[in-house]
Amino acid sequence: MREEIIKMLKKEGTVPLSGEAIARKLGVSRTTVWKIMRALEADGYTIEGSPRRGYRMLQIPDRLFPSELDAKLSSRIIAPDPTYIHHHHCVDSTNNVLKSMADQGAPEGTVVVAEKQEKGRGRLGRNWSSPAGGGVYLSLLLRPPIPPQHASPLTLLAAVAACIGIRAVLPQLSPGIKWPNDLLLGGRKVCGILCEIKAEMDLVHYLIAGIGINVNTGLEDLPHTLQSSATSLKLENGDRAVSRVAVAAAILQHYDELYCEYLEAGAAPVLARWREYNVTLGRSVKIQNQSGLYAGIARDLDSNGALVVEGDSGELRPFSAGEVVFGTQ
Ligand code: BT5
Repeated sequence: MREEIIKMLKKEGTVPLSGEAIARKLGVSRTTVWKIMRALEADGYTIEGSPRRGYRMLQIPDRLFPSELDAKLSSRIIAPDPTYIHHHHCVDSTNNVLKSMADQGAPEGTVVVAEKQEKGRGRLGRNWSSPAGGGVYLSLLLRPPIPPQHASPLTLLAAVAACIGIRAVLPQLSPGIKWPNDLLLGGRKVCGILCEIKAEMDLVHYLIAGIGINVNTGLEDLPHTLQSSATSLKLENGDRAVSRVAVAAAILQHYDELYCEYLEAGAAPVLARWREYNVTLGRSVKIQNQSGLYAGIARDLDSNGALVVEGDSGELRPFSAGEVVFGTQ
């Protein structure tokens, strides 16, 4: 009902819509309409209400509400309608929330978004700093019909979708992908991705892609330890605020398109786009993984998304997991 009222008010624009007309159309009482208007105001919508003329929507908040995201989406699998989008003001981690929904049978394409995370997670038990207001924290659920050994390109797909989505909203910025799926602007991290999988030997039950982006985050909102390595879209945009809704919707839309392409054509197009937007290949790197540190030149991705590194004596070695440190760092 809330979504319908938002749509009706947006459609009328500056023309007031009477409480009675809304109540009649939705088959509810005027008191119910009034209560929903109050709830919308509490969520940051500015609604002018006058007993004689009715209601007008004057301002829409830049919050990741299903109705706002849905208005910008024309997706087929990821959030094909607003009921797939679950908005929270504060969660521990959107990946955790979505994981329990997935375990209870949530459909492919379910999305969880939050304004703030109290225990945002990075890879390998690390943290993702997730202050309120400035960032986008979202997780989406896929149920790809593949064995877990083939899931790597889908994690790279998340980085490609985020990269293209950000470029679509802010064409003047050129984020680049650091293997496997960090997004950097001017060498600083603006977006991190955590993909988690539940699978048995032969089949992925589900994959959750969690994406965190510093959109309007100020450096002062982040811990001191990150202030020299992190940035935000706003900072890179000449300190001009960026619509979080536009960024989140563009990423979901591009994710949808890339995932549909992946289901039809396999991993090759994803890997090709990853190569197009990466800032890793051709560089001198050190790869840190469980078996130690390996130095060389990052040469390519193999067909399964592993990073192929050329060692000092020319041997090529694929890495399917690990941390990249650039030679100059
Ligand atoms: C990541 O891990 O970069 C994955 C981050 C994924 C976050 C999203 S938000 C929605 C969803 N729900 C979750 O709980 N998580 C996902 P990793 O590559 O391990 O990088 C973590 C490192 O990035 C930290 O150790 C810090 O050094 C740095 N970092 C933490 N918060 C940051 C931020 N806001 N901006 C830039 N760098 C940050």
